Amino acid sequence: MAIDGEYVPSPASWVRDQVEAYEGSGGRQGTTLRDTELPVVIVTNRGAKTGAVRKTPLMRVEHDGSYLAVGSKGGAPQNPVWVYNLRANPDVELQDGQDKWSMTARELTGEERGLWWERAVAAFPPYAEYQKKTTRLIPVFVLEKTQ
Ligand code: F42
Repeated sequence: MAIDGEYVPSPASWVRDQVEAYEGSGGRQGTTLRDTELPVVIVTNRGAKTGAVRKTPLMRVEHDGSYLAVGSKGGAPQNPVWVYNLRANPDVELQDGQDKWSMTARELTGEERGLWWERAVAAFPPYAEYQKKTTRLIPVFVLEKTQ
């Protein structure tokens, strides 16, 4: 299901600019984290309170066609707001380069979380540092193609 409606860009200019470059080029430009070659995906979802369309770049952590959304926010003490949005509205769209899918987000716990956390750190090693910087357990969601 397409996530239509009013798009409210991130208040952070580097995030907003990445979304614009990524989407504006059809997934050919702006697809890596600044100053690195590491790939990024764009997750489109709805705000929990406003219902507005939100777009969040995240590191690309992929396995067998599913993706992981890691709520690291650089190891900040608080969860990113999008974590609450995904808990309330798990229907998302994910863009990986030129490909786009409808997906459903499911928050992970226990062993399944541990397995995916290893994949996340393999794809983006700073996640391990971010977890050490904060006392919260970084929330993670697997995004699976909607049937
Ligand atoms: N962040 C990560 O957490 N993990 C990553 O792997 C990651 C990678 C990444 C790569 C490239 C890049 O450009 C950015 C990257 N980020 C990564 C940063 C990420 O894109 C987010 O900017 C960051 O996680 C912060 O998310 P946030 O949702 O807290 O964003 C804030 C700045 C924000 O947009 N706030 C909005 C606002 O207007 O203040 C939130 C608005 C919102 O969602 N409101 C809800 C609504 O209903 O509309 C209700 C909110 C409520 O109060 O419940």
